[in-house]
Amino acid sequence: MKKQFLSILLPLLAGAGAQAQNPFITNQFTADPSARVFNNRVYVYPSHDIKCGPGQGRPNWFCMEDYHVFSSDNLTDWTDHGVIVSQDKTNWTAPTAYSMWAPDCVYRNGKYYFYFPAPAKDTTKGRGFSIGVAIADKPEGPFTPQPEPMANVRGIDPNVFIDKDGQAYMYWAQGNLYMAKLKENMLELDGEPVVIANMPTQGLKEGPWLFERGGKYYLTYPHVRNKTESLEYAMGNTPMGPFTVTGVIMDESPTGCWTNHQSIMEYNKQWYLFYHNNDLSPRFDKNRSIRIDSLFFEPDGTIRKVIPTLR
Ligand code: FUB
Repeated sequence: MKKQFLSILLPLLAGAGAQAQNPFITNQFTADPSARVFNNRVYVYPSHDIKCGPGQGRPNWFCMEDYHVFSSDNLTDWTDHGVIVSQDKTNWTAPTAYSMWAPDCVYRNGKYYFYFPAPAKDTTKGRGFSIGVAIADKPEGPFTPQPEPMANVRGIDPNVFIDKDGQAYMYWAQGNLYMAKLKENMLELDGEPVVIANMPTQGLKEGPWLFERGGKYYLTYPHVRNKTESLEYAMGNTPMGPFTVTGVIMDESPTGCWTNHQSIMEYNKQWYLFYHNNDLSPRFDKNRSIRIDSLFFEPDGTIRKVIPTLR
């Protein structure tokens, strides 16, 4: 189903320093936004939180059965392109796990590769999350899932980065943060996964998102320092580090949402932070909503802390 709708007011996001009205998707719950620019249009691939019914998923926990993609050319008017991948139409995923967690999507050689974590129905190969890939000719799909999950990867929150020399890398989380090179086919690791070194030793870390600016590589990640996740980052001189923990992009949620999850990208010469909070579900923080704010860098390349735009 394709649906066109207008977000609830008219933010001046494109101007430097302007702030959005958040959340910017209000027709459903959304989380974990991976924002990409394809063909001079912004595409956001979020998780899709729903309210589970009896017998669906784990009570009082995240509940997700599919993914939508949204797009905009002005960060104000968003098109919902509908469902692109779902747990019941993917060969290897457990059809009743309701755990289609944080995805990502990248373009390479004429194809769009959508990476998504989910529990596999074949638990003889191990419990927990595997990572699948679905491929499309257009950013809004239709996407065709690969019949099997990626080999040699267990974990959640895949993020793929393609460097200027064409080498692709994947980052993901499983207790620690991991990384590996990808082969040219974008479907297989090129080497063994390595634990990313020098990360904080205490507190959950997940949701890696790597981007490059001015020859510096920024590894960003949610981290539980106290009760809920703040967004933090480390910097390095190559896509595989070594990384040095550098600072905090966003403090813990002012409304107590336990998770946060970020992506960062540049569009029309302005940088943006995409993230989530539980604005549309103040009493249940597993029904989240995605947000945008402008992001700025200090002259030394460090990131200025983002104060979330409240409703
Ligand atoms: O949305 C489910 C999980 O919550 C994500 O995979 C994590 O990053 C956290 O946002």
